[in-house]
Amino acid sequence: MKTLHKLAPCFAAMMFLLPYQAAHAEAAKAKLPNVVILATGGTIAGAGASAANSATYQAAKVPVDKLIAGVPELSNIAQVRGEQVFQIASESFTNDHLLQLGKHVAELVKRSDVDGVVITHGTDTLEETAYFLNLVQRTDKPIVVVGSMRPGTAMSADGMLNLYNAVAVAGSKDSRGKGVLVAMNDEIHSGRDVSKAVNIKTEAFKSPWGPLGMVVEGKTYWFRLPAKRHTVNSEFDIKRINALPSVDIAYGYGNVTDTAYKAFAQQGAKAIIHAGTGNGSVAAKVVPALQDIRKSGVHVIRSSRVNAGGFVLRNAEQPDDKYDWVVAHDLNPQKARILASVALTKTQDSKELQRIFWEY
Ligand code: DAS
Repeated sequence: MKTLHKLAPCFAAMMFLLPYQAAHAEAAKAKLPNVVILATGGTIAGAGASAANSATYQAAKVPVDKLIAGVPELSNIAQVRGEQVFQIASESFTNDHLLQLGKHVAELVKRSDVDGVVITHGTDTLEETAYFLNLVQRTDKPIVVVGSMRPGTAMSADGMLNLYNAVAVAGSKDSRGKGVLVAMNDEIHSGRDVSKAVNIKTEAFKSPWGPLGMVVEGKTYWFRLPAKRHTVNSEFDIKRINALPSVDIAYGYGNVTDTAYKAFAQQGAKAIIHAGTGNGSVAAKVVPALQDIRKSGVHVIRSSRVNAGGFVLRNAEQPDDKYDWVVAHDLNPQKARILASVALTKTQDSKELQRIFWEY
């Protein structure tokens, strides 16, 4: 009885303080950034039969609300809400998916109650979507694309921490104005530079010129800035793009023939990306077909199949001026396809296309 008597003032103080603590917690939460998570599918939404299945699983199964519920710590760093935009494996992304996603992101970033956007995405074409958004989103708000290499059902799954990191990056004021970003494996990459370089490790995404920064325990650390035009400094605007011209990629290799190039041109490609050996080289027996294709009005763009750092120079391995071809600079074939398709919404002029490839 005596003990209770002594404790009474503590209880009274607690009862008095509790409402203030609750109000303080609410006030702190209200200061957290508002981040919208747009889910599109992929491994980060994947599920395997057992925890030992890190590579055998079904992608695009887990809905966005379960992804968010699976990382309760998100509520400590942001006020998060989720939308299920698609539920597909990203190898099935089409230009229509890019346009639909891009237009939705553009609507969201206009809102004063949205501070940043996270897009959960399959890793196979994540680099293409990230580059596309980097070219056409006229905002300096953080847009962060994230995926995972293992499904959430696997031992040492990487999706939870990747999602937490992506929300931390999207909610950070320091992430503003750096273009569309990709947060994978604790690194922050430019959506322009990054590509999937390994298909079986959690350290899968590489940028030939290095990541922009790191994210560790919810904090961002920056070491470099993008040098190429993007987002608010871009001449392209998703609000003015309602169709993406068809651009295809043909691979260069020993014993190659001109069959694929001709087929793409006949099927209506507006440009063909030549994924060339070395410095974007073109086999002698393919050159005549590419000259005819160019004369028919289809653009020829030389890229390099060399991964993680190809760099195609104009007039080095081929007389690009004479043939009126374009070079893709340091963009790999799949990135060159995205830029060519976006650029062709504004110009058909090969000199303008070449300028665009130097600048973006
Ligand atoms: N199929 C792959 C994709 O959806 C799975 C993944 O790695 O996310 O891109």
